[in-house]
Amino acid sequence: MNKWLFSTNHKDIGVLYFIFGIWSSMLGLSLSMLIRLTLRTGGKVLIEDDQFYNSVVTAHAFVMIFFTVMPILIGGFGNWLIPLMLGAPDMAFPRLNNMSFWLLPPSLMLLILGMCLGDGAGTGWTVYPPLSTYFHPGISVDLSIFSLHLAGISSILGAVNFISTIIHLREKSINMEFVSLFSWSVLITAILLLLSLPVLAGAITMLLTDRNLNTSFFDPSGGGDPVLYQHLFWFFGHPEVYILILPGFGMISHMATEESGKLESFGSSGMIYAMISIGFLGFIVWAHHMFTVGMDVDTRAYFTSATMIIAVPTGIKVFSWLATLYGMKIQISPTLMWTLGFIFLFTLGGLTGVLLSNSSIDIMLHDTYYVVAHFHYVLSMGAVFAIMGGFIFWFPLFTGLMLNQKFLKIHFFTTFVGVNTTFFPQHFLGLSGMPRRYSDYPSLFDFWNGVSSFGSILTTLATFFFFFAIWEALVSSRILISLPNKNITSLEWKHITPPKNHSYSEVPKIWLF
Ligand code: HAS
Ligand code: CU
Repeated sequence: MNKWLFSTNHKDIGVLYFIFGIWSSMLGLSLSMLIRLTLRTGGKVLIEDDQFYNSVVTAHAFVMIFFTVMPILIGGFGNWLIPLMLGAPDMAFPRLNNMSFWLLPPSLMLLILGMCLGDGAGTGWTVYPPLSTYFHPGISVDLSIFSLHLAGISSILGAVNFISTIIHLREKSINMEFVSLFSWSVLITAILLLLSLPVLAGAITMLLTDRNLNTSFFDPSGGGDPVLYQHLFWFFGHPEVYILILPGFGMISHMATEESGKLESFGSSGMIYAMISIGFLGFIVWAHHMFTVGMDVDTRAYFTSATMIIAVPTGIKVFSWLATLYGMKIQISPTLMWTLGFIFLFTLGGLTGVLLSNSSIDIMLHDTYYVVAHFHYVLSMGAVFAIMGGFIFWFPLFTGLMLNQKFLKIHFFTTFVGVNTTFFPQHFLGLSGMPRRYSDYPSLFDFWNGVSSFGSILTTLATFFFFFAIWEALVSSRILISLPNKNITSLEWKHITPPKNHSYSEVPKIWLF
């Protein structure tokens, strides 16, 4: 018990983050099933109350973003892998690391309370006023704000820790140029967190005082402006979407290189510069989320152009992954399947993003299901595919055990079909004008909603099957070939169990390219 509560060990804390993230993912999945069951053919089938429906949508987004993807990618994989990749004994501030984690359960608790007490926070994850002020008089939104405060503190402390670790704690021989791509991706992610979260914290605190202390930052009747909130939120919100995907980018690079059988990723330094550019550009495109507020045409032209430029470094990444895989001897493994699935589907989501960045087109598509389709392609099939692929890729390192490869392939295929069946039709719904965040729709939209809900059931079944596969691996204890005294090369690594009391000071090559 104390081992977990007071742990300062990066691997144990990584395990805590994984358990927490997986638990939250089940909560997020359940909420998404409530949404999809309500929206199945006919609409408004399961949840009768619209306020409740909206609070389910809001909680789904918060749980998935702050309590599933971020804890697993940064907290779980980051804690586990980065000290090992750097040849560091642990994180720079181990006790701070413990605190970062333990701030999350109370934060999640506040979020769930926000959904359960009063009328629920039906504001969407953007929490725009005046919906979140005048039209949510109860306690729910305050609880959600406190929840974000705690999660924000947790992430800022984590970010400080990762930056210090990567800059100061790596082995002397590892020049920044040779720091692994996953470590680089987390370093950049941590910098984005450190620069963007305080702005969110400011915005929601101003919202809190508008709600409770009679200020009027966002209230025109007191000289304020609700559009100010949107600027502050998206100055955080857009970097946040890259925070969600950058660590996934890093992991995909490792997986692609390993699967290709090559010794290093194609264009390593190009990948580093691409991630830095994406991080920088991510801060100067925020208003593409608010083209409909009545911006003047020059501002719209600027935000459209700046947004489109992000396709360039992202394209560099996509083509570098393909060049890494190019010419390999193809042996379809589950890791390779997730990697290729990621590259294909993330690109699809990225392309719909470029479409949305056109301000005049976005006026039509804003707040429709087209946007929902866009961000689920980059998140459910980008970030989540990276998590799935990374989890099975590093599972032998985490547990010393081997998963059943056939099960993993079944899981991949079912998930691949499931998510595409769920989200591809949402492009059609959006293009024909179905708005987001409504529990009902005209029967014109029946068919594709039915297809979409069917797909989500398939994905849920696939997820249950994945849990079965993990359970099976844990109970059947397939210990892998252990080669403790052999010189470890990158190709052999995935067949190796870290022996008990293994010292990680000899870092296998695969972690260093
Ligand atoms: Fe996005 C809304 C534009 C990437 C997540 N995005 C969202 C929301 C989320 C999200 C969660 O401009 C909804 C927020 C909410 O609740 O309201 N997004 C982009 C663009 C990119 C992009 C241009 N988004 C992401 C990533 C996310 C994410 C990554 C999370 C993981 N997004 C938008 C816009 C909106 C938006 C609008 C607002 C819509 C609205 O009305 O609300 C880019 O980073 C994507 C770059 C990637 C690629 C693919 C690979 C590149 C290649 C190079 C060649 C491509 C070229 C382009 C030359 C482009 C292969 C050719 C263009 C063609 C169309 C063919
Ligand atoms: Cu954006």
